[in-house]
Amino acid sequence: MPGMSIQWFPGHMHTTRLAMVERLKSGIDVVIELLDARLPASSANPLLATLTTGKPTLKLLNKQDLADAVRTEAWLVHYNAQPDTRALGLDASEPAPAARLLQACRALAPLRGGMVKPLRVLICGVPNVGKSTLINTLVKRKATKTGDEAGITKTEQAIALASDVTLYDTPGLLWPRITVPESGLLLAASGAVGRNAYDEQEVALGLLERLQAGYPGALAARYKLAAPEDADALAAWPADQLLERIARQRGYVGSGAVLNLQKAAEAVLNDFRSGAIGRVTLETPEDHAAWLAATAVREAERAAKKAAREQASKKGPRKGSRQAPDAA
Ligand SMILES: Nc1nc2c(ncn2[C@@H]2O[C@H](COP(=O)(O)OP(=O)(O)OP(=O)(O)O)[C@@H](O)[C@H]2O)c(=O)[nH]1
Ligand SMILES: [Mg+2]
Repeated sequence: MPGMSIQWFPGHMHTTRLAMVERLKSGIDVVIELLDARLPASSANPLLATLTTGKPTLKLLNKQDLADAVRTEAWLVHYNAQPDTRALGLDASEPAPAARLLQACRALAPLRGGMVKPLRVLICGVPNVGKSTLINTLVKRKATKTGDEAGITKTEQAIALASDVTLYDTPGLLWPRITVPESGLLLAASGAVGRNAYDEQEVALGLLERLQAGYPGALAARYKLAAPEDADALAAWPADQLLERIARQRGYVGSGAVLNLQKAAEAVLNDFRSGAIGRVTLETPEDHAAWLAATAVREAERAAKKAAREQASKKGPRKGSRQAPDAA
């Protein structure tokens, strides 16, 4: 999988980044970072981390209705151990989360509140993680547009939650270069990446590998692949053979008995996104730490090669060489 590289940083994200810098300068007391509970660390934006260093942060593991409850608990423990941080699980089915979330925000910024010093809260997160849906629930009306697609919100919007609390909804933000390939894959699988920026079959294969490792029983049941007791055997199948089996099982066969793997890939992605495979979480804190360590090694090699190239050509660093391509 480390060969795969998924990148998506379209023009409106440059604008969003600049707008966030300005907003943070003008004064924000608490940052609410929405994470996808199925991929908490992979959906945490390193760009945001640098923009908001030192700000009290409420991490919300959203869409917990789709995530593995045991793993969500492990992630909450992990995040709640970090300084200036509170972490809570959440999903859109909770009818009135405002009191609970406001209490956490006020605890993180105890000196704010009241008419003289209203509490200013910036809500951010990757595309499609549920920021606008949460705001609409909090204010009990459709104050901001939502949708089952990455990139619905295009500009910042200020919404009054209480007489002394202002919420700022922001467009989904990714980062210019996703260095951890596993995270790029998980983000694409979750729907945080624009449809044109990745190959569905490639992402479905990577997703199947994660599901085979963590949830072979759920996979077997969903696609009628094997008796649950053979789930361990299923975990050892090559993912491409698994995708073929799914296509055959579903009858995705074209003329000349050719399997329609594209259709099977789309089915797997849709099933994951809608929760039809079951409640699954694609990474544990330990998984993510291992991916980061491997990435650090690759990045060091990359930097060393680059330095050697520059040394060989006796030129300075090439301007813009790290610019990620903008996918349309
Ligand atoms: N299952 C589930 N779906 C959710 C939840 N919250 C939001 N969604 C769905 O996720 C999709 C994206 O929601 P939005 O609120 O538009 O996401 P956003 O973060 O504002 O997205 P951008 O504006 O594109 O950055 C919608 O289809 C929502 O219905 C949740 O807790 N559980
Ligand atoms: Mg939005």
